[in-house]
Amino acid sequence: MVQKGRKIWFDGKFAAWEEAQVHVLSHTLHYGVGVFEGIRCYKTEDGKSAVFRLKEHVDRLFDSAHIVLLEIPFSREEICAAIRKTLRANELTEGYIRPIVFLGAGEMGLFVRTNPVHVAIAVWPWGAYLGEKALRKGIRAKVSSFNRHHVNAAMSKGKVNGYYVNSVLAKWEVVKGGYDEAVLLDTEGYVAEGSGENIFMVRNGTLQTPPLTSVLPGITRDAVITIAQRLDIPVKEARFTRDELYIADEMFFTGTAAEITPVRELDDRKIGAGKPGPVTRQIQAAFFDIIRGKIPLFHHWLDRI
Ligand code: PPE
Repeated sequence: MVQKGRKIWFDGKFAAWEEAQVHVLSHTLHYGVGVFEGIRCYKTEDGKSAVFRLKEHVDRLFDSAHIVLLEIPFSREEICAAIRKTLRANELTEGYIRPIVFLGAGEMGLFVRTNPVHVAIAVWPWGAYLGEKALRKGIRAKVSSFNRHHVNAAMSKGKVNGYYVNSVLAKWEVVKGGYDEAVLLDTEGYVAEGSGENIFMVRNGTLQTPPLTSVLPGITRDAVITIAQRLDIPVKEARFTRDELYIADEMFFTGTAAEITPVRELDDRKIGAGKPGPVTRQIQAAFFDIIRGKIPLFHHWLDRI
């Protein structure tokens, strides 16, 4: 259950948490055309707090809206400022930030021109997405029977509400089967991404992740690639198959919510030694140092509140 906060930013004003409601004829509720973001803020070692890569997340929100023809009635700067204000209004120093852009009520049907575009920003505390133990010991993943969207059915550069039916069904399927997280293949059978994460594997010291063709351009994915380059770990963006994951030395998921979650088993096959490997641990340690503000080289990724 989401821990109730005080205020939700709604179309430029604060609403009390309980009063941030929408009409049942909101267009997005019926047809799924809306966009959202998931952002984290962390306590930093100087006792303050910072949002991780705020600008990149807000840019992606605007890109997502552009892709599905939604015009956000605020500037990027206004949304960034609203996010900082919402964190302060809720006195949240560490947690999750959820901006959402959706079409409100008015016309119905598929071709609407006059429905208002609403923007809301909610924040709440959210610990480890798959549990603390997952971060330390790794999780058990399963390839889902659901494919990731074909590039001509959904446009994966956008974080679009309706697309998540696919993720929810994949997650449900594998969790009901006793696993922790789903791996989705693309419609050609190559590894694409998790239900809400990008995927990496390590083989012979090289880090590999699928190209952005049919996956969300993850901001954590980008952070991991940048960190690996700094650590002189070779990185390759190229597609691979599920059996290449079976014989990988290491595997992990990345995402704002999931952070860097090692995978110790896929489809009942141990990955490498069946525990988080050295490259995963090195990248994970660097990532957590960066978000805590311990590495000056990456202070530009932190937006102080
Ligand atoms: N792929 C998908 C499909 C996805 O939803 C996410 C984020 C990512 C990759 C990783 O992107 P990034 O967060 O920029 O590194 N998933 C968000 C939603 C999670 C949820 O359960 O809600 C998130 O991690 O915030």
